[in-house]
Amino acid sequence: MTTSEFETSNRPSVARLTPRGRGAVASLVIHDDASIVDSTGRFVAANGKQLAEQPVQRIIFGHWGTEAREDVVVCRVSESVTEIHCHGGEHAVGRIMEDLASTGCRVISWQDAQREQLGWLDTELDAALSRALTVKTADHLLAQRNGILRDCLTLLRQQIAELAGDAEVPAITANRTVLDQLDELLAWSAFARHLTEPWKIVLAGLPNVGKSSLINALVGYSRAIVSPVPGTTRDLVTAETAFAGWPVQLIDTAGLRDSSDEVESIGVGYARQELQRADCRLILLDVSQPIAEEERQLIDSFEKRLVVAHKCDLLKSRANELPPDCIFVSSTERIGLKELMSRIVAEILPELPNTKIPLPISNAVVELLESVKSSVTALDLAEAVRQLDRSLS
Ligand SMILES: Nc1nc2c(ncn2[C@@H]2O[C@H](COP(=O)(O)OP(=O)(O)OP(=O)(O)O)[C@@H](O)[C@H]2O)c(=O)[nH]1
Ligand SMILES: [Mg+2]
Repeated sequence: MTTSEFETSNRPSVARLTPRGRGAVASLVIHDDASIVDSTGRFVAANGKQLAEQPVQRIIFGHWGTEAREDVVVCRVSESVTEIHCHGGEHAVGRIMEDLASTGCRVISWQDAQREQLGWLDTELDAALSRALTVKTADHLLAQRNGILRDCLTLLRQQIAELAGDAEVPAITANRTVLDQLDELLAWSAFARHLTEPWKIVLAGLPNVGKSSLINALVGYSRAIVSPVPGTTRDLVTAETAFAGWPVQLIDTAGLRDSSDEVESIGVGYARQELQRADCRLILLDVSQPIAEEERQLIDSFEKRLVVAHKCDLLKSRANELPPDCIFVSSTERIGLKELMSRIVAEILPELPNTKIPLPISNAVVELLESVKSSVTALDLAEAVRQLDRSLS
């Protein structure tokens, strides 16, 4: 988060609210009293009055410019906000914006306009809420938007400000409690990130163990190519869905084997990379075959993984060959899919916060908390208060 992101200018600004491109109507918002519009000398209201003389909330028909007139509808939404609605497309919008810019109005994006109006924290909260992927994640983000995060940061700011002025309390001891609270908040970073970004579930194993069949069975449609020929999948194939209301991205990978085929080897490289980055790894075994040494090594190379005893409808492996915690699944017979989904959910969400716990809902909020933490650790409490003040204003 840079300081400039917090800075709002007192100079008037104009932003386009409707998307660029063709459209019947375009809308602009101006943050200023109406005098900036009058000072362009371009807006002529049908009732002949200057905009600044028009009452707030009245819808005023008029035109923009004297020669090629553009019909516009203008409304002073409040003392400090005016909206102009004109024809869509680039021409009318561009002309009005240029005229306003030439009188000293800043042309800014709608996101910046929103940030200046709502403040930094509420803009972050709104942006996160707009990216919620499921109803369940939206519930959590809505609770944060409704005050939980702001209340928490306000309280934290108050505690730090009190410590800064309290010579009685030993600084290190007092800071410890604040630091504990910051750590508690930051501990939910990964969960909070996944409210707007799905958990990555990687399916891996030797060729032909049924990875593509399983991804198709889990999403309920034919996403990846299935064939009895080992080495069918080469690239990463992704599919997004939700388990128990939590958003997940399933990633099908090339079967892990040494291959002289260049394309297949690249695919195997991708598969290994994705396995490292995964939030949850599914290692598939084909239990119609004896368990191979490479499969044992693959299982042992990850502390956190779920082992899927796949093609269990053809089970030939002896029970003592299989890891004790494996999940028996058949994609073709649709056996064990529910059990697998609930094991995945338990793996990605070992602990679930209730909707009343404050959450660092974006990377920028995590960065803010980390810099407040650094300031408190360095005993620069005044700086920590300033950082929180800027985010709360
Ligand atoms: N009996 C049985 N056959 C299965 C099952 N799952 C997949 N198969 C069969 O196993 C073969 C391989 O399936 P895929 O899903 O293509 O296997 P894969 O692991 O993606 O293979 P590669 O992409 O080549 O690594 C196909 O003939 C499938 O029909 C299952 O649960 N039971
Ligand atoms: Mg495949």
